[in-house]
Amino acid sequence: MNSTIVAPMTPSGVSAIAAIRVSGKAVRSILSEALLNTDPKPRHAYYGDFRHLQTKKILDSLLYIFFEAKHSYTGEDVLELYPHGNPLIVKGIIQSLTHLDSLRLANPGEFTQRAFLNGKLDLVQAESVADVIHSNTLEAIHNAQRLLKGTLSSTIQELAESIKNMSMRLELDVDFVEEEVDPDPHSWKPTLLQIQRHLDRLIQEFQSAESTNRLPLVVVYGKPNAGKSSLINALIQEDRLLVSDRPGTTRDFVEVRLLLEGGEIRLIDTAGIATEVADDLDALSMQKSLEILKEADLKVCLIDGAKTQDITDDIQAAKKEKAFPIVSKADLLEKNNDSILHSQSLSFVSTKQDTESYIHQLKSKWNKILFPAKENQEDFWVTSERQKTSLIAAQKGIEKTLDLIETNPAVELLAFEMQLVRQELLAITGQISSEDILQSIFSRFCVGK
Ligand SMILES: Nc1nc2c(ncn2[C@@H]2O[C@H](COP(=O)(O)OP(=O)(O)OP(=O)(O)O)[C@@H](O)[C@H]2O)c(=O)[nH]1
Ligand SMILES: [Mg+2]
Repeated sequence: MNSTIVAPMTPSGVSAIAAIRVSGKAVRSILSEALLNTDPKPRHAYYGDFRHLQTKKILDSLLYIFFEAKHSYTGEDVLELYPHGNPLIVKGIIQSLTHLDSLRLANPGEFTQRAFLNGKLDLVQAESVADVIHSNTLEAIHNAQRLLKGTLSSTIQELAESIKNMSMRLELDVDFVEEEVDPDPHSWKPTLLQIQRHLDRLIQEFQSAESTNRLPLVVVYGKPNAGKSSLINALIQEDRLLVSDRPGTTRDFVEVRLLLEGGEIRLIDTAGIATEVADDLDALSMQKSLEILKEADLKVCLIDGAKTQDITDDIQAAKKEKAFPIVSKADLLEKNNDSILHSQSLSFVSTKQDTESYIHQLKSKWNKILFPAKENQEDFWVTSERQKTSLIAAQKGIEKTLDLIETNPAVELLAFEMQLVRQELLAITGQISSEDILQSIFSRFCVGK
């Protein structure tokens, strides 16, 4: 922990402003030598020139903030620099600093690791920092923020504490058999059952960060010429996909990204599926459409509203497929199928008229389906496999303890089992942790965090 570490906090590339973080003992000497500030006021934004430590040339005029040890993210002296976002400047500053003997580039997650080691965050909170950064849905971000605030940590602390209160009495009994301490393990059953229920709920509600961050897949399918590619162009507000009045324009399926209110989705345009196949290529295109359709979280069936014949059968077929039916070309609908225009259970779209309002309604309907709001906003769920493994081990330990109580055990056995449960719980928040565990947790972070 002796070396001072440095890393860019922003991704490489050109931007208005970049950010660099330095943490460790060398911060004050950097302030005095590179920024000529010998008496920095903590948490105060300064504007100054950064001098290359070796050449003494000014690399940039920039904003910087000093955070004093104990009251910083890592718990050490921290310097944050906000140079212009030119990669040459960022590289120059970092190179100039890493020339110092006591300074090196930070490993991924090393700032957060130091925050943990210095008691600024517990392990659950440290892990949730990575979740806050990498979550793909608003719901997952809110959850990560709840974990970062310590919601899970305090629950775990309470459970560990009540185990301790019980096992302390047992340990007393083990150590002072002669004295008159008479624990009655049977009377702890209600508390143990309550802990068990709590652990059960946490395990049941576990959702791995990987699974919550998987982008939902929406596949748009329908007959040739229904207006699928036009709809996707309208959704992404780009003229990206080829559109023509010739049926069979789209051959391969094409994937784009779309940001809805609750998160990002993958949206796929497919080749039209016709009842008759014109040639081999046509058959192959349709085959591909059907294959990708199987993977969809939401199948969207586009039904051609310009058709002069009745489209009620097409709508029924889509509903049978459990697809989300949309009638396209609503601008032509009145002339043809105006009886269905006022149907409440259908969605409509036109890429030629009132497009903005149709698209807005569609996006909001899809958002409700793909990112349903959680009933209880205060709820949180565990996202780390490591935490889940410990929860399961703790739960098994409680089960065993309850069994032991029934079979009238030796007090030593009960004390031992309850101690194991407590250790598993404390491993979650990192009050008991091994070097290996820490290594595997922080190596998943990005550099600079
Ligand atoms: N009037 C009207 N025409 C539309 C609308 N949307 C699409 N079209 C026209 O319908 C034709 C087919 O549109 P595409 O978006 O290529 O249809 P597609 O479903 O992707 O067709 P394939 O890729 O061949 O299966 C084009 O001539 C479009 O201009 C609409 O909302 N209103
Ligand atoms: Mg198309």
